Order: sequence, then C-alpha cells, then structure tokens
Amino acid sequence: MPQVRLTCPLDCPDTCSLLVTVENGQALKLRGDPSHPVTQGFACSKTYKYTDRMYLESRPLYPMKRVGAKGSGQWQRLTWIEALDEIAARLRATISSHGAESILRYNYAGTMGLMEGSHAHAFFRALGAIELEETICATAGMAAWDATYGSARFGTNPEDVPHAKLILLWGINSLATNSHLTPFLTQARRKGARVIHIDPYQTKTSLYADQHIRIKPGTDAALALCIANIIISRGFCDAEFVDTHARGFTEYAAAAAEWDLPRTSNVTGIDAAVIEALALEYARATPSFIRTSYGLTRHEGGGNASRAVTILPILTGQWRHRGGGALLSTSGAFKLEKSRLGAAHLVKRETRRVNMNQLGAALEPELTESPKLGSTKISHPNPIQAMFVYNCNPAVVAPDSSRVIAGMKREDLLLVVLENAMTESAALADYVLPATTFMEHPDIHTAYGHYYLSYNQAAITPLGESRPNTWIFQQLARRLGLTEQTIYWSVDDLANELLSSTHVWLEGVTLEHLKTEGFVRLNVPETFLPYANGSPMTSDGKFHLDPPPAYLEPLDHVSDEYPLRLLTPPAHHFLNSTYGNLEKIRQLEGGEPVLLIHPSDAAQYGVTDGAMIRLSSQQGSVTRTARVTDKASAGAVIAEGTWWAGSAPDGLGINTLTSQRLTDLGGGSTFHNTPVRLEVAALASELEAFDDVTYTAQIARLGDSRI
Ligand SMILES: Nc1nc2c(c(=O)[nH]1)N[C@H]1C(S)=C(S)[C@@H](COP(=O)(O)OP(=O)(O)OC[C@H]3O[C@@H](n4cnc5c(=O)[nH]c(N)nc54)[C@H](O)[C@@H]3O)O[C@H]1N2
Ligand SMILES: Nc1nc2c(c(=O)[nH]1)N[C@H]1C(S)=C(S)[C@@H](COP(=O)(O)OP(=O)(O)OC[C@H]3O[C@@H](n4cnc5c(=O)[nH]c(N)nc54)[C@H](O)[C@@H]3O)O[C@H]1N2
Ligand SMILES: [Mo]
Repeated sequence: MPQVRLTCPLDCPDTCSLLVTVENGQALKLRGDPSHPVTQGFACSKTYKYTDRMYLESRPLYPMKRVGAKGSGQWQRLTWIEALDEIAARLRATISSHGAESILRYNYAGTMGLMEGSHAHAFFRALGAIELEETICATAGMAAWDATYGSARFGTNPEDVPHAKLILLWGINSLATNSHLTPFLTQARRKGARVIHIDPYQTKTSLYADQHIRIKPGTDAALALCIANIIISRGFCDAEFVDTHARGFTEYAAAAAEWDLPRTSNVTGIDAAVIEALALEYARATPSFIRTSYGLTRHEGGGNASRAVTILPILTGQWRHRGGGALLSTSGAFKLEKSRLGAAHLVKRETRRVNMNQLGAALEPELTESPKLGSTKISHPNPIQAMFVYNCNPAVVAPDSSRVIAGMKREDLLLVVLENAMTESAALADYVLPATTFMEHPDIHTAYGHYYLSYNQAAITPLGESRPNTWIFQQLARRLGLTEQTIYWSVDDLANELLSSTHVWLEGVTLEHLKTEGFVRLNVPETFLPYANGSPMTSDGKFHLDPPPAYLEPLDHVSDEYPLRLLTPPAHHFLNSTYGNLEKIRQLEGGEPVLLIHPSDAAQYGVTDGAMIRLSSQQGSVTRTARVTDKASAGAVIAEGTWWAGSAPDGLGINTLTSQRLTDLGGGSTFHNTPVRLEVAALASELEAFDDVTYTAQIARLGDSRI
C-alpha cells in the first residue's frame, strides 16, 4: 500500500518522521519512520491516533458564522467567498475606526511548520497589526541560554548521548515529552551511565531513572549554585577551560560560594547528603549530560534557574567531550535565511506588542494597572477590536482563562478562529474557518530536539472545504489590497528563500533533497561540539557568567491564604490541548482531570482519595477529584495536562487558576507556580448543579461576571 512520508507538526522536540498509509484518498494509519535516526521507527502513543482526530465528526469543514450569542453553538454555513468578504469588510471598518493596532493575531504551535506557522504572520505584519510576543512556552529558557551562550541555541546532539557517563534529566519529563530521547538514554545506561531525575514530583521519567531527587518547585537556582560551589571549592573546576573561555568567573564563584549545603538544603527541601553526593558525582563525571527543559522555567525566577543549571557544564569543561554538555534546544543550528519569514522585516520597533501570557488583560476593554501582573504594566488606550486565532487554543491553554474567555466573549470583539478541531476557542468565535491538517498541506520543519531539517508533503486532498492558514490570509490580503509580496509566497517560494542562506551548516541541503528524502541532516560536523572553544555566538567568543544567576524567591510565596503550590505539567497522552477531544485518549489519561495530592497535605486538609475537592487561587476556583498519592510532594499539588474545560467536572479548565504573571527573564509563563488553597468540595447538591450546567452556560456565566 502506498506510504507517504510526513513530518509530525506538533510542538515537541522530537519532530518525527512518519509514514502514513493512504488508500483511496483516505489516511488509514501512521507509523514512525524507521529510516529517521531519531524517530527510529516508532511514533508516540498519541500520534498513532492522529487519523482518528482528523476524521472526527465534529471537525469544522466549512466556513461558519455564529448566529446566536457568542458561544451558544448556533452556526450558519457560509461559502468561502461570503466569509472572506464579510471578514474583510469588518477589518476595513476596524482599521478606519481604530487603526490596525487594534487587531491581534493569537497563534502558537498547533503546527510548527514554517509555512503554516511562522509565515502565516505575514498578513498581520503587512497590515501593521499588533505584534504578538510568543512567550507562552520557551522564552524564559531562551533568554537564560542566550545570556550565557549568545543568541542562538545549540546543544548536545541527542545521538551522542550514548557516550555520556552521567545524565541529569533536570525539570523535564522526557519519557512523556521527548520520548525519542529514551533509546539514547538506554544505550548510555547499558554502558554504565547513571540517570538522575530532578523534579518536584514522580513521573514516568522518575521511575525510569536510577535516582529521583525531589526538589521544592522554583528552587533550582539554589541547587545549581550549590553544585557550582562544591565543584569550585573542592578543586573540580576545569580552570584552563574556564579561564580561556568564560567571562565573569570571579563574580560567579562569589555568588556560588553563598550556597553552602545547609542553606541549600533548607531552600530546596533536599537532604544535604543527597545534594553533596549529586554535586560530587557531577563534578567527577566526564562526559556528563544535562537534559533540561522548560519545567523549571515556569516560575517567577525561572530564567535565573535555567541559567544556573545550563552554566554547570562550562565549569568542568563538558563542552569539549562528545556526549557532554547540556541540551535545552537545538533550534539555533537551523541557520536559514529567516529575515522575511512571516514578513519579519516589516516589524517596527514602535509596533504595539502584546505578551501572549497577558491576553486576559490585553482583552479588557479598559485596562487598569493590576498588581497581579507583577512589574509589567500593560495599558493601551486602544482596546483590541479584532482577534485572529490560529494554531492555538487560548480558551484552554492561556493563563487566567476566565479573563481570557470573558475577553473573547466581548460583543464588540471580532473573533475569527482558524481550526481543524472544534475547540473551546473556536466555540466562542464569530467566524470559524476550517483549516487543513499537516496531512493536507505541505510544509517545512526545523526541530528543537535534533539536527534534521524536514519537509512535509501533503498526503491527501483537504477534507471538506478546509484550507491552509496561508491560503486564508492570502485571500484576505487580496481583498484588503495588500501588495507585500511575501504574503503570496508558496511553500516552494518560502523554502527557496530559507535555503538561500549561505551558512556552512546548510551546505548541500536543497529543496529537491528535502522533497525526495523527507528529512536532511544539517551539515554540522559528525561530532558536533559547538561550544568546545567558547561560544561562536557571543561578541567576545566567551561564555558570559556575568551577571551571575541568582535564586529569586517567588514574589508572593505561599501564605496562610494560599498555603500550597500548583504545578500543571503536560499529560503523557495529550500534546497540550491537542487530542483532548478524543475519548480514547482521555480514557488513556484516566478519563477526567484529577489533582495529585500528597498524603501529608491530604491529611492536613481532610481530603480522602476520590473525594471532590475545590482548589482556589487568586484567579479563581476549580473542582476536581483528588488522587492522594506520594507521587506528589508535600506542599505541591499536581494537575497533569491542559484538558479541555468541558472534560472537567465543573466545566472549567486548569488555567482558571494560573496567573498572568511573567518570569524574570524573557516574559515567560509561570504555569508551575500558582499559590493555591484546597478544601473538600461543598455539598453533593452543589456538585450535581455543576453537572447540569453545560460548558457554554458556564462560560456565559463567567463572561457575565467579568464584564
Ligand atoms: N506527551 C506530551 N509531550 C509534550 C507535550 C505534551 O503536552 N504532552 N508538550 C510539548 C511542549 S509544548 C513542551 S514546551 C514540552 C514541555 O516538556 P517538559 O519540559 O518536559 O514539560 P514542562 O511543563 O516543562 O515540565 C517538565 C517537568 O518539570 C517539572 N517542574 C516543574 N517545576 C519545576 C521546578 O521548579 N524544578 C524542576 N526541577 N522541575 C520542575 C514538572 O513537574 C515536570 O515534570 O513538551 C512537549 N511534548
Ligand atoms: N496550565 C498550563 N497551561 C499551559 C501549559 C502548561 O504546561 N500548563 N503549557 C503551555 C505550553 S508549553 C504551550 S506550548 C501552550 C500550547 O498551546 P497551543 O499552541 O494552543 O497548543 P494546543 O493546545 O495543542 O492547540 C493547538 C491548536 O492548533 C490547531 N492546529 C493544528 N494545526 C493547525 C493548522 O495547520 N492550522 C490551524 N489553523 N490550526 C491548527 C490544533 O487543532 C489545536 O487546537 O500551552 C501552554 N499552556
Ligand atoms: Mo510548549
């Protein structure tokens, strides 16, 4: 049977090569491509279900316009011409009354494709619309890396991990979120490497590891500085490497010296003996590899924490050894010609910006400065009049979601959602425009967990009247008379531009190659040691240890009112909110979202396993079933997965609780840092009332109370 080679477009470091079986124009099943050195012939449990998701009956396949109130679920089918003409007319009117800086694109990584993801922005940039700061995921970590290593991220090649002798999985649930790293970890382990997982709660990754070190959330900077202190004070530093290649060592060593074992143990909640053993093991091992990720960055001090961790391999000169070093992201190695990607050349310094973590505040019609937003003040006299959502499900994934939903429900806001699933964001739209999936459009993909550039071909004809995002924006652009040529590029035009880069790492990588092979290894050296001689990306070629990273205590740390901390890490079977609409997948995740609560917290608050409990933060309250388990840690409540709100017993998503506060570096999200209180949920009658309330009625109620 014919098989088509595709690239998984989802936001995951693995960027897998997939083979899909197509028969009579139907995609029947997917499997991992055995010829891809990182995919190695297997896909993850959720990707095997992609075809189920694509053929779901609820998928929007025609342009639709709401006829009832926002969110009432009453739609009228339109032709593309009607829909596009109407939306273009609304945009023209908005621009003449409020200017283009009242138009917001809200997008993230539903597809990581450069065409249907990044290049789709060209329309908005040509309009002069608001520039979205895409901060929901990675910017704290990026800013942290860049502060030390310069502005591009390279890391240890995952294919070299089998050479490592010690592996720290630090703030990552890699068995769930980076599962194609596992075979490389296992190879290293067979050769004797030890694997240590550093995480506040017990995940699949902790169970796989040789040792799990539970750390108090938000305290990684203290642990990393203490490890540095031990490396330096006990003579394990590679003085020659540091002297030659690092700047600011004296200041850094002084900051580290403040972290002795008792103080660090007190702050991190880890036994002093465990910290000392970890530090000595790390100090002595070569090559040692740290796989870190974004978990530890989703805290107010997360940028500093990430920086403290990613500096460690410099101290013992790990960057000189194959399999040594650290990996946050490999994205910086894709040296494509990106200056006109998404018409980036049109963005001006003075263009109005909105941080996507503060969508709730941005959508408030008249913003007053809110102390809840921390130091960042947003105020703009020009309320947002139109919002275009694509590759994103803000009603579920954005923090402080009751405010986000209230904003999306504003009667005076034109909300257009491009989707290939009938998401809870699409449910609130004025217009839902049916988008294609990666099986129905071609695209180009970089990666952030390996060094292969990929091409994704369209495997089947678009279902219904679905269209690629870029097609939709081209149609609107024509109607608005936009002449910016990049908007009208085809995938091949974009690919040719991207590949016109003369960087040596792209030498020999051609579009023909990509199309015939599906993926091509970047032309990086066989043994890729990008930081073996300092950093190629800083102005002076040195690693910047100045200013030294610092441990920052959370601003409003747990108080009597909110004595616990909520962490909301990813679920194994979802990809953010993608797949949350598949019953089979929800069953694999246990059927409903629950809260993991440590037995000691459960005892203190009178919670028994299976009880309904109410969890409240400054932002709101949700009701969930309690799972009393020592997977959670004392003081830290865990809610895995951004389930669709409609899957929860109260019809409210977990982001009802999270805040719009930002990280110290990079304006990032603080999803693992919400002070909360828990109580046994009220009376059974109240819960039954929840059951009766439909999801839309719930959001209507919320909307009413907020506006
Ligand atoms: N199966 C699956 N895979 C995914 C995703 C998914 O939803 N499901 N999402 C994808 C996306 S978009 C991303 S960004 C990545 C994210 O993947 P990860 O980086 O693995 O996920 P994070 O949310 O960053 O959380 C990782 C771990 O950090 C821990 N953590 C939280 N706070 C702290 C802390 O203060 N210190 C330490 N040491 N650890 C802490 C959490 O408990 C969690 O186990 O995964 C991608 N892959
Ligand atoms: N509480 C909490 N919230 C979180 C997180 C957390 O750990 N905790 N994680 C955060 C992180 S790391 C991230 S990256 C964000 C992710 O947030 P999002 O980027 O919103 O990711 P998804 O929820 O997967 O939603 C992506 C949507 O894009 C749609 N889509 C896919 N392909 C296409 C296409 O080609 N065209 C169009 N128009 N649509 C398409 C999918 O159908 C899906 O509904 O969520 C964040 N939210
Ligand atoms: Mo993410």
